[in-house]
Amino acid sequence: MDAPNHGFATRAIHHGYEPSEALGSLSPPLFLTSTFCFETAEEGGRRFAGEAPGFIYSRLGNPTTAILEQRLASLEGGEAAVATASGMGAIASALWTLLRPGDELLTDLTLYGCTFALFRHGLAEFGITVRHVDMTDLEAVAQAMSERTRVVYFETPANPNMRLVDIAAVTALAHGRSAKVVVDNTYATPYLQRPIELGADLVVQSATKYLGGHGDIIAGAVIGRSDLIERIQSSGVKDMTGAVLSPFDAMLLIRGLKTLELRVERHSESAMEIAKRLEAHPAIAAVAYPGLASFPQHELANRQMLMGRFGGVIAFELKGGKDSALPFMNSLRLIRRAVSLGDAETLIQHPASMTHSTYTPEERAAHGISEGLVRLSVGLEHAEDIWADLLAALSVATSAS
Ligand code: 4LM
Repeated sequence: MDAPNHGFATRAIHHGYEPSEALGSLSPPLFLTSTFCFETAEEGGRRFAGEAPGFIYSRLGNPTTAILEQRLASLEGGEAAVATASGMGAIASALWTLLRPGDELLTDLTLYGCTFALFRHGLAEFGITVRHVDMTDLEAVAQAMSERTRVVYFETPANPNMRLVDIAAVTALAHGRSAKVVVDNTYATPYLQRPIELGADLVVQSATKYLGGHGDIIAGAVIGRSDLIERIQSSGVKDMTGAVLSPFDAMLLIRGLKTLELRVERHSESAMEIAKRLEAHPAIAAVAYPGLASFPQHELANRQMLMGRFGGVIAFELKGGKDSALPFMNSLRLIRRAVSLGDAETLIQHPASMTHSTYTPEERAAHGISEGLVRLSVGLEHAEDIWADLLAALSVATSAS
C-alpha cells in the first residue's frame, strides 16, 4: 500500500506493503534467503543486465528489505532509501560513493566518535581533505567552503553535546557551491525532523537507535533522491562496503517502526520533564536539552524540530566534573551503564571515555566535548522511576565529593 497522504504513524505501519500480494499475511513475509533462482540462464543474464525485473542476490536487494526501504523513504520524505548493516555502513557507503581523492568534505566540530574516526583516519588517508568548522556560525561555514567542497556533513542534534545546526541555512550555502548536504538524523528521527524537506540531499540514520527501538539490532539507512540512492546502493553498499542489512534485521526494523511515533512521543515527554528537574538540582552544573528555554539554540529547536518535541537524549555535567560523574553513574540501579541510545531501557554513558574516546583529549577540547559530560538516553520506563534513580545517585555523588 502506497499512501503518501496518510499520517506518519499510518505510513510507519502500512506503507510499501499490501497483504493481498502475500497470501493475506498481515505481517510482511521474511525472505530469509541469500540468493534467488532463475527459470533459465538467459533470464538470469537479463536480470543482471537490468533488462528483466526480479531479485538476484540479497546483497543487491531483498523483498523484505525493499518494504523497509520504501517505508523509510516515505517517513523521511525522500524518494528512495537503501538499508545498511549499521549506521556506520550507511555513512561510509554514502561518502565513499560521493567523494573522490582531491575533494573536500566540510563537517561540523562535533560528531559521533566513529564518524569522526572514519573522517580523520579513513577518508583523510585516501586523499580527501576533511575540514571541521563550527556550523552554528553561518559566516564561518560560508568562509570554509571552497571550489573543492563536494559534501557538507553534520548531525543535528549532535552527539554528544546536543548542538544544533540550521539545516535550511547551511543547505542554502552548500547548494550555492554545488556541494551535496548529508544530515545524520539519528537523534531526532523523521518523526521530529525531516532534513530532506528542508533541502538536504541525503539523510543517514543509525537505525540501531530509535528506528529499531528495542536494542536488539545494528542497522542503518541512507535516504534521498532516487538517482543518488541508486548510486549509493550499486556502488557504496554493493561493492565498496558490502554493508548490506540482513533480511532478518529488516523484519525487526519493520516491527520497530510501527511504534516509532508512540515511542518518540514518550521518550520526549519523559526527557523534557527529567531535563527540567536536572537543571533545578543543586549538584548539576549544566544541562543541554533543546527543549529547555535555557538551551542556547532553543529558538532554532522550535523552528526546526517538529511536534513541539525534542527527543529522548539529554547531555549534562555534574558540578564536580568527571570526578563526580563516574561515582554518580556507578550508583545508578535502574538506569543501565551502556553506550547506544533510543532503546526502551534508559542508558547512560560517559562520552570522553566511551563513544568519543576516538578523539584525543586535545581534539575533544577543540571540538567542544568536555571531559565531565554525561549522556542520558531516556527510556520508556515510568518517568518517576527514572527520576528516583537519578535523584538517589545524585545524592550519593554529592555526599561523596
Ligand atoms: C552511541 N552511536 O552514540 P551504528 N550516527 C550517530 C550515532 O550516534 C551512531 C552512529 C551514527 C552510538 C553507538 C555506540 C549520530 C552511533 C553509528 O552504531 O553503526 O549503527 O551507528 O552510543
